[in-house]
Amino acid sequence: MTNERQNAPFNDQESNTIRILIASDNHVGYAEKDPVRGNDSFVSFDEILTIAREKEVDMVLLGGDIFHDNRPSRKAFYQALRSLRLNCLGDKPCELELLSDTSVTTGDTAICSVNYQDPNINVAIPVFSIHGNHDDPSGDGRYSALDILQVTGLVNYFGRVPENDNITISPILLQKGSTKLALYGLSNVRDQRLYHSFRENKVKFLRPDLYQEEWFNLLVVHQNHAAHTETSYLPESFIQDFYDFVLWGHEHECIIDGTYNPMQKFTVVQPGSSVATSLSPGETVPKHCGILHITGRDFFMEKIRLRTVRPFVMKDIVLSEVQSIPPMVDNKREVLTYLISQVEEAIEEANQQWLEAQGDDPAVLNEKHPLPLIRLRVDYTGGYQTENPQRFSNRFVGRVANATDVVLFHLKRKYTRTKKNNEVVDNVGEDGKINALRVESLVNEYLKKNQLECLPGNVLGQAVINFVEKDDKDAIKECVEDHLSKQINLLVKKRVTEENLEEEIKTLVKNIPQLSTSKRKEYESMATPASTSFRVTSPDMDEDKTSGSPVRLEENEEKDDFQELNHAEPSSQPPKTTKTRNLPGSMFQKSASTKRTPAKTNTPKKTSGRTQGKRVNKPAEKSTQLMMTQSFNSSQKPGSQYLDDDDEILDD
Ligand SMILES: [Mn+2]
Repeated sequence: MTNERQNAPFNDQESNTIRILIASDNHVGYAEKDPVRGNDSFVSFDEILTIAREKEVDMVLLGGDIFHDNRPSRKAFYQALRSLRLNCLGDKPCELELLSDTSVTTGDTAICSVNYQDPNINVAIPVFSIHGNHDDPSGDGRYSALDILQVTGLVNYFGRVPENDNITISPILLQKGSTKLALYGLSNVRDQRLYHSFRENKVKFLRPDLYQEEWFNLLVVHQNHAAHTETSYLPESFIQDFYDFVLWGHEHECIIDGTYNPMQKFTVVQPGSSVATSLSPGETVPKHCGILHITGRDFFMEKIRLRTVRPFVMKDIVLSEVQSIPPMVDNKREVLTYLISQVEEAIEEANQQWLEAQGDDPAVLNEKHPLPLIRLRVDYTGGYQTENPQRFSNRFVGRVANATDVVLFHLKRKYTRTKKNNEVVDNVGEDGKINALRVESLVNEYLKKNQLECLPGNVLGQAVINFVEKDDKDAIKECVEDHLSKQINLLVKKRVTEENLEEEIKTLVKNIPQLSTSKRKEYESMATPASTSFRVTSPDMDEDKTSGSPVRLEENEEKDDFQELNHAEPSSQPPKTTKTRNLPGSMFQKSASTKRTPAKTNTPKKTSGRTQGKRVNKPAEKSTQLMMTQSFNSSQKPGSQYLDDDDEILDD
């Protein structure tokens, strides 16, 4: 195994160092029916957790998309649970002291929120994960596949987003010796929606009030990292500069070394996927997981090459640049001969790559190499003959893992850009193919012509996608109900008086035949003047997507708790509306140099781990006070300036 442990900038003080295995996008269940690649995702997920066990890390942190399918197959569930159970349970004591767990809270009070606190489960290595766009909550009760993992006691699912247009993120506070870790999770939210929420200052982070300078602040996100369109990504500048480290999920290219952002003063690490889910350039980068060592406010990343990942080699070929093939004549034979030789070279290269990944383990020389993934992208512009791609690829059955799509022929890329709804759309995809029309935009187009007023087209489009791609049979029904309730609330709030309210709502309800009986009753009772639970003018009724769900109630309780705590010490609390720039103290004045200094002067030098001897105010378990800071960056301007044409329909 290649264990490229970079030279540690400081001595590991075992008892004061938190060691976290980080990985992301395991996509367990990907291509599970493929006769060659079917086990790939299972094997690599297992490899990662085996590394965690063998290295005896303190915890595992995953960046979302544990599962490929929103509704994983039984086989995928079995394999994931098996790997978790065999590697993360055991007698090794977990040395992380839990000071706050509000971010993990399920809403199910019978279940311990953090698994290693549960006396009935013997957890050696707690696994923490946010959800990605593949394993996000859906269906009745809005359960994610991660909720299932959590209820088994094998995973701590955190960073839930009950309302995606009003997000409050509170950290899990952990301590080992003198090192304090504030772990923040922001599970996947549709990119445009999240962009909008950040821009409107509707994303808030709570911070520990005590010893604010001593916390190592770590954020996990699962969003587009690069700008696909103007608003469909999460700009790093939106993330506040009090963070030390951001674990970025969703992007499949492995960038384990991390990139320091000097403006925001944090390091971003993108572990990438542990299985290639597309034959694109990003997936060719050798796959790693990492062990993050945190001591005080300092850290370093130990990177570990994954051995089980099927090698993947990709080549871009422009036939007009190949001297030996004459253009504009009958050149099919020359083209094929050349391309076959290129595939042979690529197979050789892939085998070499695989050997490299095995490190110096002599046993592997006797093992059979796994069949590699090979992809040639061939530009045949300028008079070159080609062959049916599948027929070409079938030559390599038994030699490559993807014997149906080894080659991709395309003409010189032509980007035609259309501007629609402020969104720039590339009509030609990465592979040079015309992108398949998105169902979402089809629905949108259709609905525009048909003048539907109650449902925004993009929202119904998303529901159709969930119905088709995520096998969520209730997606459309729920989408209709959610938006109907919003519309009613808006209607009521904006222009209806107590007198005509009843009539208006009844008319609306009558016009929506899809409405389920329970919702219909709910609205009818709302319309009854005798009802005391309904206030026409209440601002809380506005855009309350998950009202009535247990998750939502829990969220409210949490907020109340924080407010109470805040009131307990008014002197140190800024008003809630205060921008972070105005906060007292030096929490936003960290510089890169102070962050990287190995020996922090304010870190106690005691190695005993516990520092309460010196501190009168040591936070007692679960009573650590959190302070609200708003997510506001100087690069952001107040919301109204930013309103786009499409803001209205983004409102889901
Ligand atoms: Mn993803």
